[in-house]
Amino acid sequence: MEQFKQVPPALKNQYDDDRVLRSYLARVLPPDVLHDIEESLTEMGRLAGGELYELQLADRLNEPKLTQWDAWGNRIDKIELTPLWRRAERIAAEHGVVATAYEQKHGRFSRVHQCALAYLFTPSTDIYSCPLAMTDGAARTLLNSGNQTLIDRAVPHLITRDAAEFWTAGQWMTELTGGSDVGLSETIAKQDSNTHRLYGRKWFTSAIGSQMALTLARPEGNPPGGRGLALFYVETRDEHGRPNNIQVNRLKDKLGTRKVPTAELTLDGTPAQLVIGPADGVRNIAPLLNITRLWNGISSVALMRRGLALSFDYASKRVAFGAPLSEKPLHIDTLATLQAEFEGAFHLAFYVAELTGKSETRELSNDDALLLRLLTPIMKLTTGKQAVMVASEVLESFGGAGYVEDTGLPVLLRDAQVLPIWEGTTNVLALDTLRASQGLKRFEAVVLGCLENVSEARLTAPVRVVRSAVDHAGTWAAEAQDEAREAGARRFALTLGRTIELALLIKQAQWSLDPETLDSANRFANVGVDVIF
Ligand code: MFK
Repeated sequence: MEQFKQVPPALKNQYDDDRVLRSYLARVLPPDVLHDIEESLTEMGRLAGGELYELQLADRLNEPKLTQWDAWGNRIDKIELTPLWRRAERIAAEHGVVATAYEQKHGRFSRVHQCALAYLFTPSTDIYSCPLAMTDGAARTLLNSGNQTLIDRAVPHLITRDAAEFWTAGQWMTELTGGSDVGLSETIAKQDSNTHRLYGRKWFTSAIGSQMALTLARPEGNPPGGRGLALFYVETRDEHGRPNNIQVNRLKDKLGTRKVPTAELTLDGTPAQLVIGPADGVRNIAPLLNITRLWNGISSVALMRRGLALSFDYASKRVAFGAPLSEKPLHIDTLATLQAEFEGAFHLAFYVAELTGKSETRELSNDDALLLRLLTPIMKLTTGKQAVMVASEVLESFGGAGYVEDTGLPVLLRDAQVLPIWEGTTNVLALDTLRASQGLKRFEAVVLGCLENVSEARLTAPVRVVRSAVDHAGTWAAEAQDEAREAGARRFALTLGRTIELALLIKQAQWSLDPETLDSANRFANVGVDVIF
């Protein structure tokens, strides 16, 4: 019997096939830098579209396993990672998915290079980006701390390309009291000769397979609140591989990010070293937060890109109502609008990577430092929301297949849903945007700067949208007071995010004059940029 067969979507080399990434890198990188790094990107694109993607599909049903006791009654709390994650760890180390940012081969562009690697690597490795983000953030935090003993001890492991020496880091902030108001943390640090011992429960810790973690605890006698906390360095196992007075109570049963062994811990006298000083833990852990928020944005655009790559490919194969979906005007219009969201998000996430790179080589002006402080939460919250919306639409673009687990598609939506939640929810970051509003003047200058030299007639309407949104946001920031200011913070932050996304997209479109980028800028301008009311 002749039966209709569906052709599954397929991926090509994820670097070669990515117009947006390639065009962006050609605009921002000096030609010799692009030439130098292109081989590493082509290789990562090959792995992501080939070996890693196949392994990801084969690994679909595996999850990390916690074994708390051995056969002889010893508490071991052994975590077994899935085959994909074990492979991902090796590839991440060897290809420098963290290290590239610290080797500084291309100065301030090293961060852009590293983010491009992370962007290609992330969607085929089921959120292995989580431990890598923490590792990167821990390396940056330790380096900024000036604590030479801890730098010498840990940083070489965090930024090595030798898989046998590579460590990942955890970030343990969230307690039963909550993940947002970190100042409520209840873990106590007791002085023990020249070290400390931590006692408390961590309720939501990032990937627990890591060799070290940065965490917050309150030294005895310190006052309540974030200022009374201190930042501590912890090694998770002793020299015999036994847990360092840490009990893994259970792994979280989460909607998505199922490969990430997120845990509940009891710290029962865990040895810990002060990283900076005996207080101001929230301020001192901020470099880690800012790096992981950058990773969050890069992961958001990476997941959007993966969904769209699969959906566009499928549209060229799937025939319905007498023609491939790629010849159906409504289907293509729908995907093109999602593509525009992705492109706006992409340019904002990578712009924050550019600024982060400059801050790491101390080339950031004071004004740009304020801008980076403002844009990090804006970028994280805006791209996180876009990722969920795009992932949901991508599933729909496959019809019923998008809702069926063994296509490997539903995981995209489940994993995207964590992006607006962890590392600061949309509302918490919207309030942070208000706190960081000293950067607004520079924000306005940068956004309007993107519009200078725009001569292409097809960009006239998007330019008008940006100008009007900047004006409106500026007026709101000057006038909104008290409760109305707090209540409107999310709309304000999203408007800033979408405005700068469109401005950067216009800049790219003017530079490339590529018809698809021009189309994306126009679509983005039409679907809603200014959401303040
Ligand atoms: C796998 C699947 C699922 C699960 C996840 C597992 C992973 C779990 C990992 C997590 O725990 S994710 C949850 C991560 N949590 C957050 O991201 C915290 C969200 N909350 C915030 O960001 C709050 O805004 C904050 C905790 C920072 C507020 O706390 P406080 O005590 O009210 O701090 P405050 O007064 O705003 O800031 C204290 C200092 O830090 C100030 O500096 P000064 O002391 O000089 O005045 C701030 O300027 C500074 N600061 C705060 N945020 C900063 C910052 N500086 C630079 N950059 C920032 N982002």
